[in-house]
Amino acid sequence: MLLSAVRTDVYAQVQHFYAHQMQALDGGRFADYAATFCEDGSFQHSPGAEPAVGREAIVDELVAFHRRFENDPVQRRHWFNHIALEEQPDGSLQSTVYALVVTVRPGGKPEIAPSCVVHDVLVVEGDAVHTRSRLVTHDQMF
Ligand code: SDN
Repeated sequence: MLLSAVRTDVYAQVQHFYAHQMQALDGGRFADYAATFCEDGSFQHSPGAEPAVGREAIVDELVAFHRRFENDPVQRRHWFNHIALEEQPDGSLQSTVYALVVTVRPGGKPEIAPSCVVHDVLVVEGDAVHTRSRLVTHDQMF
C-alpha cells in the first residue's frame, strides 16, 4: 500500500485536537465542542439526520440529541482510533477515523454502540485545528 506521508508533528497535533474535542463532547461541554468546528462547519452525527451548519446549530443539535438521556444517568465516551490522514490539494486534511461509543450506567457494564466511521475535513493553521465538516456513518446501517 502506498501512503502519502503526513508529518508526525501534524499527526500528533490532530490526535491532541481530537482528545480535547471529544472530551468536551463527553463532558457535556457542547459550546466548547462546537468551537472546535470552523464557524461555518457542518456536523452530521447520524445517517438521515440533517447536517447542523455553524456552531450555534451544532450546539442546538447536541442539546436536542441529549434530551433522550435526561432521566437516564449515562456516561457516554467516544473512543477514536485508526486516524488515517490524507492531505487534500487545498491543504486541508481528510481524516477517516474509527469511533466506538461506549456507554456506562451506574453499576453497569460498559456497552459499545454504535460502532462508527468518522469522515472529517480538518483545517490546520499554525497551532490551530478546526473541523470543517464531519459526517459519521454507523456500521449497523449497511
Ligand atoms: O461527535 C461525534 C459523534 C457524535 O456526536 C455522536 C452522537 O450520537 C451525538 C464524533 C464521532 C462519532 C460520533 C458518534 C455519535 C453517535 C450518535 C448516535 C448515537 O449514539 O446513537
